[in-house]
Amino acid sequence: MDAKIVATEPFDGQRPGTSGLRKKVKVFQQARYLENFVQAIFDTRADLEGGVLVVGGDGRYYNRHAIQVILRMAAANGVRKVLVGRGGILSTPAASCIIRKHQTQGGIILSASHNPGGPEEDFGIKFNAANGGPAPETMTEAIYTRTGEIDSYRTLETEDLDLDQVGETRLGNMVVEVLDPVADYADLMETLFDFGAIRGLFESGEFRMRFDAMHAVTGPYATEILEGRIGAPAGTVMNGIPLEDFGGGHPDPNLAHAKDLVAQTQGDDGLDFAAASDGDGDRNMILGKRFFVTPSDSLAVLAANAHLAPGYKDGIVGVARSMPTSQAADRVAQDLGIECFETPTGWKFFGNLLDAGRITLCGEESFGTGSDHVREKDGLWAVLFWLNLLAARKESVADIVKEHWQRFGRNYYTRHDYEAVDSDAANGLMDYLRGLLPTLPGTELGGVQVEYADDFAYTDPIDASRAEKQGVRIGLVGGSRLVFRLSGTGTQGATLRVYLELFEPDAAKHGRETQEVMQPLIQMARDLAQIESRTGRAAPDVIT
Ligand code: VG1
Ligand code: CO
Repeated sequence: MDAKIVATEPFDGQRPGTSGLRKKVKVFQQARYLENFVQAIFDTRADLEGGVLVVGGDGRYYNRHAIQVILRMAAANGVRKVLVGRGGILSTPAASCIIRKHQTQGGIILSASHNPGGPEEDFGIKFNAANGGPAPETMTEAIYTRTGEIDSYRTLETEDLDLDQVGETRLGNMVVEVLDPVADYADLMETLFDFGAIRGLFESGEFRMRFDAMHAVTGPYATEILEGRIGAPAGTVMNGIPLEDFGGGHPDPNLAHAKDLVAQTQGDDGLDFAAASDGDGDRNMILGKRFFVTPSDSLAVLAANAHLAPGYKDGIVGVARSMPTSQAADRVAQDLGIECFETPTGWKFFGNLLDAGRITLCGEESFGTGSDHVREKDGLWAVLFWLNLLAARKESVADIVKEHWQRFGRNYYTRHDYEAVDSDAANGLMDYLRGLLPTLPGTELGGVQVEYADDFAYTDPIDASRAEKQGVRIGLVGGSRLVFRLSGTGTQGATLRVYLELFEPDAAKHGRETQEVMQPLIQMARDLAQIESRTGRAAPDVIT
């Protein structure tokens, strides 16, 4: 079957952000918009011709259509074989797992992650490389450059394929293998964690949990692993059927958007353990009875206890965290005598460290935790890790975290997001802060001396690639920090993220309410960045 060559013209603004190209569905629905970006991938990744590609997404609106477009274009661009999840479904970590296990040349993942879905909402596309991880910046920049010069794309004129049955079909000369989206991933989890011990928790009759899939992609994964392989009671997984609009909600596992689940952990009768994941299954939120584990603390606790899970029984070689993530993990690394890295926001910056064997665990404050088992953050993995920990230590979530604070000190932490702010105002605010930086060190903020103030830049220790302007950070003597950056995943105006951290070594002061403790820092950040006068916002939209 001959490829059809269709003339096209570049679109502005197809530069991938923190995690791929994310736009409103309406933007993707413009004729040739998706095709241009996909052709730019094929034009820059020469090894895809004659190679194998993984394709799947989080099941949101436009997922099925986009996959059919990509399959036809893959065939027309000489791809030998595509592995696609049944129904077009693959969680982000499962896609990473399949790329690695089947040693493919890469994958295309369709998702806008935690952003809402539906005809009026968001869609996204990203390319993952042969290591299973998000394309590094050199690759995304090459793709972006190509989108600016593209003048045609290749496709076939064929009917849509049936992707709802497992098995092999052909599209032109290309083989399309529809596979069970869960099996390879579930097998991998079984090698890392002690499913028998976790089963024991449920069999004890004294342990109650829920997992909220938020109507997003992890439903089938959690159902198979928790209720199927481990034997948790039916109904443990809630909102387990992926919906194109995620039931109208934000599939974002945090205290603001997973309210129903949080409510079930409250009161004397609250659940012992609750967890949720996001649209594409790479984020996680961990809750105990009346207890919220911050993602930064979660990374630190997992690092300190990793040896209790079979997959990490020999210990971990190093950890990494994104710059705005609290420094709790650093203290664990120091105690273990292992390396600790601070990287820019976005999982793509962990890839080289993982590939080089320099780190085993990594995480971000934005509810992302992961390890060298794949090259993406992994929501369900984190949940299983916690379950394994609970089974091994036979203590509650709250007790485990409180003991951790006693040992290492507590890093109080909060993030305030100002969403859909006017872009010029947000950029003006960041420029203003950057201008202030040289004047800050040595001065006092709220009676505490500023130790350093800079715009975070990172040189990758493996390939020496450089990332600049990754966020303004202001460190105070004693370990408190104020961090400001603009989101690279939003699709409307700009989102200003303000990250605040306060270190408290004194165990007698570990039981305080976070927002209260942080109030002076919150006010300091608002004043310093002139948030209200510059954005017109008296309060943040989301507090996590
Ligand atoms: C956000 C988070 C970042 C995360 C990224 C992708 O990016 O802050 O930590 O890696 O989302 O996560 P930003 O640029 O909006 O702050 V996901 O679950 O959207 O793939
Ligand atoms: Co996500």
